[in-house]
Order: sequence, then C-alpha cells, then structure tokens
Amino acid sequence: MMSTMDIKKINLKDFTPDKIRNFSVIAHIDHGKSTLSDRLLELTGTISDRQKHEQFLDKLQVEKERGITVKAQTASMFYEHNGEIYLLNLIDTPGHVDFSYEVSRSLYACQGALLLVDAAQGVQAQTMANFYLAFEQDLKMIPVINKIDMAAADPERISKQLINLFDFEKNEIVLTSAKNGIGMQKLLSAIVERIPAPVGDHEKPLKALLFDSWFDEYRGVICLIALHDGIIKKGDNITLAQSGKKYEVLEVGLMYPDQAQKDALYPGQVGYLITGMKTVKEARVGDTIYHTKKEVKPFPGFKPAKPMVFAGIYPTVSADFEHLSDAIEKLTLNDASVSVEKKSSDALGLGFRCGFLGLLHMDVFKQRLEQEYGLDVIATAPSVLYKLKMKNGEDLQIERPSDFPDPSKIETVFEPIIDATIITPKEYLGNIIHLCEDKRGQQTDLTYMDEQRVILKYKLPLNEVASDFYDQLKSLSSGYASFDYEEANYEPSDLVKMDILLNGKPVDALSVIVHKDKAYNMGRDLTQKLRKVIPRQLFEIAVQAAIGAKIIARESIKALRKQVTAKCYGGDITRKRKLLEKQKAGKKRMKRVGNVDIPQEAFMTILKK
Ligand SMILES: Nc1nc2c(ncn2[C@@H]2O[C@H](COP(=O)(O)OP(=O)(O)OP(=O)(O)O)[C@@H](O)[C@H]2O)c(=O)[nH]1
Ligand SMILES: [Mg+2]
Repeated sequence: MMSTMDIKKINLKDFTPDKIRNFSVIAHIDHGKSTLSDRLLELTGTISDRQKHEQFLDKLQVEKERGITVKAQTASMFYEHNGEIYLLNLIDTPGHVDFSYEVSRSLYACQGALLLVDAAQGVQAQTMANFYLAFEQDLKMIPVINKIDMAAADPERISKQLINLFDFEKNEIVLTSAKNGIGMQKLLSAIVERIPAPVGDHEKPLKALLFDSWFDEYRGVICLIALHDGIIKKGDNITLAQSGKKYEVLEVGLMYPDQAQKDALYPGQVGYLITGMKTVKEARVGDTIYHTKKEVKPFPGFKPAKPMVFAGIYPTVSADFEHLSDAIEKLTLNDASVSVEKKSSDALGLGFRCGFLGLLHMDVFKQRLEQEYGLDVIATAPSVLYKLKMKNGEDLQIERPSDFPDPSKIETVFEPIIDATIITPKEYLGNIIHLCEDKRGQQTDLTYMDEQRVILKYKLPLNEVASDFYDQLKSLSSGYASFDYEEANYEPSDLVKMDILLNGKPVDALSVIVHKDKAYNMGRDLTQKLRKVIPRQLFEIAVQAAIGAKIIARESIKALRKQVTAKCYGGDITRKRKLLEKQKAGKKRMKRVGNVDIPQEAFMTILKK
C-alpha cells in the first residue's frame, strides 16, 4: 500500500488532473466527519503511527475539548487504485450551523463531497442544508451512512431517507464505521471512481482560487489555493485580483497533513501558498491569483461571512483592557468573520463590541480569550442588527440596545428574520410548534420525512433565536430535534428598548430590545432573575425594569447584615482565611457598576428564559 510513500520523492508534475480527486466531507454536527477523515489519512499512510491519536484534524484546544470542528481542515493523501496512484485532497468541514460559511467556501475547491449521515440519527437539519450547498455547486455527492457499528444503527431506514429526500440510488450508498475502520477501502474506491477529476490546463496562464487562509505565528499568512490553470512555483510574481496587490511566492506545497514543501503546484491541485502577506485581511477568501502581467478573468468571489449576533466584551478588571485588546487582535488575525469595534459602556468601561456568526461562535471566541490568553472577560447578552426608519427620514442601523434612540423619534423598527429548518421525531412536534409560536414564529411548511420524522419550516425573528432557542429546542425534544437556519429578510416589528435600573441608575449593558407584547413578562422575569444572581451587598439594591420613563417591574435585594468572618468568632484563623479566599474567588467574576457588584451571570440571565 501507500503507507511508505515518501512525500519528498513525489513529483507533483506526475499528478495530472485525471489523477486528482478533490472532495469535502460534509454532514450534520457529530455525524463523524473528523473521525472518518482521520481514518482515511491513516489508511493512506498520511498520518504516521506517531501522529495517530483521536481527532487529529481538530487542532484547536476548544475543538478537542468540545469535540467539535470550528475550522475546516485540508489534507492531501496518495491512494493506489487499479495500479494507478491518485492524489486525493480532503477537506474536513465543521457541522455546526454557525460555521456553514466554512463549508460553502471549502466546496469551491472541490468537485465532490462525501455526505455523511449517522446510522442511528439519520438525516438532520444540517444534513439538508449541506446537501443543498453541495447540490447548488453541482458537486458529485457520495452518500455515506456512518456509525453502522452502533447498536441503534438502522441503515435500512436511513437509506430510505437518503433515497426519498435527495434522490440517491440505493446502490450508491456506502456503509461505514469510521470508529472501527469498516468500509474505508470501498469508500476510497468510490471517491476515485465517482468523483470527477478537476479540469485544468498547464499551458494556460495561472489561475488559482484562494479559498482559505490563516495566520501562523512563525510563517505568517498561509493561504490555501485550488489551482485551475497554469503552474505556480517559488519565486513567481503573483497578483491578487480583488485587492490588486502583488507578492512574490516564497513557498508552495501540500498539506500532508502538515505543510510539506514542493517545487510547484499543478492544475487541479490543492495546496498551500506562502507569500510575504502580513495579515489575513490581505488574503481575502474567494480571491483569484494570477501571474503578474498575465491577468485572467477572475472567479466571481465569495459573499463575505456576515456577523449575525453582536455582544460587548469587557475585561472584568479594567486594567486588563490593553491585554484584551492585544488578544482580540491576535484572535481576529485568524478569524476574519469576527467584527470588532472599540466601544465604551457607562457601566462596564472600555471594551469592545464584537459581531459573530452565531452563539457558538461567540462562545468559542470567549473561551479562547480565556484559555489562550488567560483573560477574565464579561460578555453582554447577544443582540442582532436592527434597521430603523426615523421620523426625520434618516435610516439607522443599530445593534447595541443602549444605542436605541428615543422611541418618539422612531417611525419603524425592522428586525432580521430567518428561515429555520427543524427536524424532529414526531412525538415532539407539539412541543416544538408551541416553542416556535412562543418565539413569534410563522410556520411555512410541515412535511413527514418518513413515518417517524417531521421537517418543519418556520420564519423566526433572529433576536428570538439568538437567545436560548436552541437549548429549549433540545430540551423539549430530549435532544433529538435539530435546527438550521439562513437569513431571510427584514420585517417591521413592534420592538421597544427595555432598560434595567440598579438603585435607580440604568445599566446600559443590561438593556434589551423586546417585542412590546412580551415586555411586561420579560421585565418581571428579568428583575426576578437578577435578584437571584446579584449577591446581597451591604445595602439594599432596587432592581427595576423600565420602558422609557415607565417602570414595569421591580424587585429588591436585601442588604447583607453581617460580614462573612463574623461567624468565625475570631478563633479559627485557617477557617477565617479560607472564607476570605472564597469570598475573593467569588468576587473575581464581578464587575463593579456604580456601587453594585454584578456577576457575569447577570449579563447572561437576559439570554435564558
Ligand atoms: N460508534 C461510532 N462512533 C463514531 C463513529 N464515527 C464517529 N464517532 C463518534 O462520534 C462523535 C463525533 O465524531 P466527530 O468525528 O467529531 O464528528 P464531526 O462530524 O467531525 O463533528 P463536527 O465537526 O463537530 O460537526 C465522536 O465521539 C466519535 O468518536 C463510528 O463510526 N461509530
Ligand atoms: Mg469535525
């Protein structure tokens, strides 16, 4: 087999397009993409025994810890089929809806895709979304039913779903267990036999698609490129079509699975490129690379990833601001989809307003700030981008609730609406319809996928989804319902700003935008919750919810009577110290607003129902 292939001796010139297959692995979250990709890399000898360990392709600490893929990963391998050696290029993609942008741009570098479906769970919301992404790009898909080793596996039933929903033929479906390595040879053969070779001409001028980029501390910006025509090699002078900027090629090579330098890349091949670029902002994904002076017609380009939810990020200790600023700059070097703006809050001081692709994306970003940079941060409740038509004819776009203008000056507020797809076992249908209605949803479709599962389509306001919608959906369906969405449009809506006052002073970072009909309930709810999460302090604290000047709810937090250490009767000094330390640790996550200490949970209570 190929396990002894020495990458240094391989001449990429031998791999003409007919000997190349480029494909992505796509699926719903957790259906086994990364595990299967690891198996393929092992089988073809790309990962040596030394490197072999769980989830090789999930490189980030958050990815390993959470067991989810956040960033698409590319890896090349060599595979012998009927006496010929093929160069296979695999892209493992994330399954979570927040990162669907990673999927769509990966697909541009491919001619085919493995559509994985969990043998027990069957087709889920992201399976459908990803199928259509690949379908729209005319990719050849290979349906794969994975995890057939599981006791609950039901490949018969899942096959029917694939046939009914996506028009696959029964004999196209490959059965695998990525865990036990079952079906891998068959899958590799199918990849070579069914996925079309890329088209490209080495005599034509260089035309390559830049489809991914990241910043490496030691090597600078690394771009991933898919070559259509021509040859790219070290020393070439290249131009990026969109930016018009020129660079010298310092290095090209294959991801094998780490960077393996080669002399040149040839038509149809996918590999990495290093130039003198300083930031990933220069390496716009979707851009076209050509040899300077040999301009080509550029690719249409990708729609940029757009932030959907916004939140404030503040250091818990104000003195950490510079450190936070540095950390955010470094993290965004590698994640161009996060938007960042320096903003100060009356309550929280100097910080940042950041835009994210979704709640998981935001959560991951925050976790990375904490883990990789040792920062303590406060994140405010996420918000969405509203469009306002003012009575004076002005148009405004506002995402920070505290920026909402005086309601008497607003003509109409428009809010973002999404098209949601929910797949659920039929026994939870009632629960889910109820939830969607509670979230101001409008049903647009309801179809049965088979005897057991229902596909529901709803139009839902994004601001209702950007809270605890997903958690509720999961708990109302015992974890079985899945959810995907895409943005639809903006619609006028009766929205108002609700302020939260502590001891009569509004805390700007706690303001929320709510629908008028829900304001009273939400005000009562929020003040009750804040009463529970804000610890008692030496004085009484009034917690109020207000719309404009009108107070709609009020709670109070009674004053603490004794100091913690008073219980110790001055005797036991170790116990006293322990208590003081505990108190200090408890304080760590607090932010002092006026004279009130507010814990991080307070900002998140807004999220939870
Ligand atoms: N029993 C069994 N478990 C599997 C199989 N393949 C994957 N798993 C398990 O399923 C879980 C998810 O696997 P991943 O490979 O991380 O799934 P993924 O599709 O890459 O997930 P995301 O990238 O987060 O969308 C892990 O616990 C795997 O060990 C399989 O064939 N059989
Ligand atoms: Mg994965």
